[in-house]
Amino acid sequence: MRTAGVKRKTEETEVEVELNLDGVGRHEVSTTIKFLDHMLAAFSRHGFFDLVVRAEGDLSHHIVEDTAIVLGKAFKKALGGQSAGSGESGRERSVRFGSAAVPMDESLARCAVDIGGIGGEGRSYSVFEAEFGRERVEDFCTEDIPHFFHSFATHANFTLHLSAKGENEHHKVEAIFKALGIALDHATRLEARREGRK
Ligand SMILES: [Mn+2]
Repeated sequence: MRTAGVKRKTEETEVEVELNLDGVGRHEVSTTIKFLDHMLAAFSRHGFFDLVVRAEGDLSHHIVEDTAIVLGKAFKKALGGQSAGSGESGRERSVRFGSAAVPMDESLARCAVDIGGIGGEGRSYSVFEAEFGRERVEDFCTEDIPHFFHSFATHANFTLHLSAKGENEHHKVEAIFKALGIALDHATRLEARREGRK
């Protein structure tokens, strides 16, 4: 099973993530930030990842940042385990690339990922292209949105490209999280044909 549990406790926050890449989209998310809970639930549902996230802390910026770090570490760990008998990591046996375009009414989000890295060590990149006309979406600061994805990509060692356009900020962000879930679901799928190349 490609699963991982990661806990992180600092002076500012305490975050716990349990992840199953081969899940069905079951989730239990509680970060004290309602909009982030809503987004991570959508990410889990559309990525078919089973996900438990428990986060609390002093300031919402810290909670967003540290949740992204722990979620990224959980992906890295779940993909990094050696599969029985093959000696290869889940990352090396996966499809590797994934992309998705997700509309939500007038908004459209796009995501492309490369989870290959160099053996999952050290290589990551993140590009985020979306403008927000408001400082907040519900109880979430819009300036924390690109920061969330940058922290996530860095700690998962993914290359992540995200973009969105639209009028409604809630729709734009929700479409981004759904696109990320779908793209990562595809990229993390095991590719049986890789076995045939040996
Ligand atoms: Mn919504």
